[in-house]
Amino acid sequence: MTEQSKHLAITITQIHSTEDNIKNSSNVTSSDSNTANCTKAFSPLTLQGTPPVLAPTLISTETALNSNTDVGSYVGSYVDNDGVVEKGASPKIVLATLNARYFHTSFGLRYLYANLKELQPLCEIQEFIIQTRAIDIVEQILASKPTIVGFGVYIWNIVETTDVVSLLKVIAPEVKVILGGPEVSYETEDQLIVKYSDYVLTGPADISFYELCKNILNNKLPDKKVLKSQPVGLENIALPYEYYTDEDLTHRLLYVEASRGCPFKCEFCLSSLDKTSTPFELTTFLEQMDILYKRGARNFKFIDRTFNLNIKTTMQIMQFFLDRMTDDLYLHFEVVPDHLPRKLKELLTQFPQGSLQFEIGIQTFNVEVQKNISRKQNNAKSKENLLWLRDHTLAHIHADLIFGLPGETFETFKDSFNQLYHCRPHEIQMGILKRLKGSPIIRHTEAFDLRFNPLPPFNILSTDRVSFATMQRINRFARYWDMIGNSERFKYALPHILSDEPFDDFMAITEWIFNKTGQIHKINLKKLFELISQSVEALYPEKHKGVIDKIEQDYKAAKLKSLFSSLNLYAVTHVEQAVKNKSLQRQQRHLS
Ligand code: B12
Ligand code: SF4
Repeated sequence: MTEQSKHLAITITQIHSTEDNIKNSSNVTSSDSNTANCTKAFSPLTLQGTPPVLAPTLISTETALNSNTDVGSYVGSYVDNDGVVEKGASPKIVLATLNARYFHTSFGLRYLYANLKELQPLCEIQEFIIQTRAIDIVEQILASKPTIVGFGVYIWNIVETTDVVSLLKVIAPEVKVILGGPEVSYETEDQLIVKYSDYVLTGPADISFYELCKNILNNKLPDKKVLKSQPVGLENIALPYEYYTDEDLTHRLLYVEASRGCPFKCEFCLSSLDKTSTPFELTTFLEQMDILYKRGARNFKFIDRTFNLNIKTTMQIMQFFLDRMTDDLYLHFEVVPDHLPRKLKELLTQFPQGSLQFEIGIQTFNVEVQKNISRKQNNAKSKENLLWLRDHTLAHIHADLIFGLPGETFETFKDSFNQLYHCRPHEIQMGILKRLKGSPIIRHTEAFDLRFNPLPPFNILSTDRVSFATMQRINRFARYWDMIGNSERFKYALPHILSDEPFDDFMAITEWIFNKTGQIHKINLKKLFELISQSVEALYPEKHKGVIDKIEQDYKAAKLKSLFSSLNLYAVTHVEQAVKNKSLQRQQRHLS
C-alpha cells in the first residue's frame, strides 16, 4: 500500500498471495475478536462542506472523525469482547469485495461509497483478491472494528466470499453483514452465503445501501432479510470516479460507464433483464473523464453493454478521447458489430495503433440458435463491419463466441468459428455457456436437456445435442486457441498451418497436443513451439517444410533465449528414428 493511499478513505487492502497465505483456510479457533459492539442508537446527520473532487484530497476515516466534520450523533460507545468501553468511537462501515485479480477494481463498491452521503466518513472500502485466504481477509476486515460489513458478491467470488462471511460471523456475530451484487440478486433464498448473512440487498444498490445502513445505525432494523433495491434515476446517483486512487490510476483497470442497461434480450446474459439502456448526463460524465485524465489515467474500460447504441453520444465520447490522444492512452469498448454508421467509421480510422480495443459479441452465427436465445443480429452486416474494422482501422478486435447454447451442435459451432475466423479478428474468445442466476436462458433447461455444473462457474456440461465428451473437446480447443491463436505468438505460422476449414485443422492440432502431453495448462513457451512444429509434421507433413521458417520467425519475435536450432521440431522422424535405434540395439544385444 502506498503512503498516500493509507490516508484515503478507500484502502485497497490487497493481501498479496504468497505461498503462506494462498488458500489454506485452516480452521479458526481464535476467539481473538477485536470487533466493536454498537450499543447506542443513532440518527442521521448531514456532512458539512462539499465533497472533494480529487482523490488526493479525500478525507480519510481518521481525519473525518478527528476533524470538525460533523458525524455527531453517529458517534457512540462500543464494548469490545473484553468489556472495555471505547468512548467516542464511531460506527464503521466496511465495504468489501474479492476481485478476480489485483488489476481489476471494484466499480460497484465505489458507487455505493460515493452515495453514502453523511455516512461516507464512517466508511472504508477494502478490496481483496480471490486468491487470498479467507482467514486473512476476515482479520483485515475486523481490524477496522466494523459495525456493518457490505460484501459485493459475483460469480467469480461466491465460493471465497461464502468462506469469508461464514468465518466472520463465527468470530464476530454482532457485525451486521449485508450482501449485494448480481450473484445474490437472484435465487437468493437458496444460497448458503445468504444463511450466514444478516441482509441481502438485491439489484443496483447505489442509494438503497445508504438507506439500509442508516436504518441499521438508527436501530430501525428491517423485518425481512432479503430486500429489493428500488429503481433510482441515474441523475440521482453520485458518480464514483473521484474514488479511484492514484494507485488505481497507475496500476489498475479503470471501469467507467456512460450508460447503464441494455435494450437487447440475449437470454444467456443478465443485462437482458434490463428494460432499456439509460445514459448518464454526458457533460457531467465527460467532466469526470477529464478529471481522471488530468490526474494521469490512461487506461479506460467502458462497461456500457452496447457502446455504439446512440451514435451521437458514442462519437462525442470518442472525439473527447481523440482530442487527448497520447501514446499510452488505451480505451476498451463493447460494441455491437452490425451498427457502425459511416460517420462513426470515419472517426474510428483516426485512432492510432494500440489505442482502441473493441470487444464484439458474436456468440453464434446460427440463425436458429440466435432465435432460441432471442438474440437479434444481422450476420451479413456484422461480418462486413468486422472486416471493415480490420482493413481500415488499427483497433484491436476481440470477438466472442459461446459454446453450448440451446440448439447449437458441434457442426453449427464449427461453422460459426470458421465464419468468424475469416473475418480476421485478432482474438476469438470461446466462452462456454454458464447458467447465470436470473438469466432467462434457464427456461430452456428441460427442452434442450441443459446440464450445468452445480458449482461455480456453473458452466454447461452437456446438452441434448452435445455430449460431455464433445464439450470437453471444445473446452480444450478454446484453451489451446488462447495459447496459440489469441496470444499472437504464432502470427506468422498459424495462417500457413490452417486451411479454409480452420476449425477442423485446429481441432486436430488440439487433439494431437493433448494426446501427447495430457496438459492444457503450464506448457512452457519453448515446448509449445516444439509441439506446434511436431503436430504439423505429424498431421500435415506436406506443409511442414514451409511452416518451419514461419515458426522460426515467430520464435525470433518471442525473444526466447535458446537457439531455434536447438528445438526438437520433428515428431515423426524422431519417433521413427527412436524405434529404429531401439530395434538396432535389440539386434546388437541378440548378436552379442
Ligand atoms: C468487470 C466485470 C468482470 C471482471 C471482474 C471485475 C472484478 N472486480 O474483479 C472480469 C473480466 C474478471 C469478469 C469475469 C466474468 N464475468 Co463479469 N462482468 C464485469 C462487468 C463488465 C462490470 C461489473 C461492474 O463494474 N458493473 C457496474 C456496477 C455499477 O454494477 P455492479 O458491479 O453490478 O454493482 C451494483 C450492484 O450489483 C450492487 N452491488 C455491488 N456490490 C454490492 C455490495 C453490496 C453490499 C450491496 C448491497 C450491493 C452491491 O450495487 C452496485 C451499484 O449499483 C459486468 C457487466 C456490467 N456492466 O455490470 C460483468 C458481469 C458482472 N460478469 C458476469 C459474468 C457472467 C462473468 C464471467 C462468468 C464471464 C465468462 N467469462 O464467462 C466471468 C467470471 C469467470 C469466473 N471466474 O467465474 C455477469 C454476472 C454474473 C454474476 N452472477 O456475477 C455480468 C453482470 C455480465 C452479464 N451481463 O451477464 N467480469
Ligand atoms: S449479450 Fe450484449 S447485447 Fe445481448 S443482452 Fe447482453 S449486453 Fe445486451
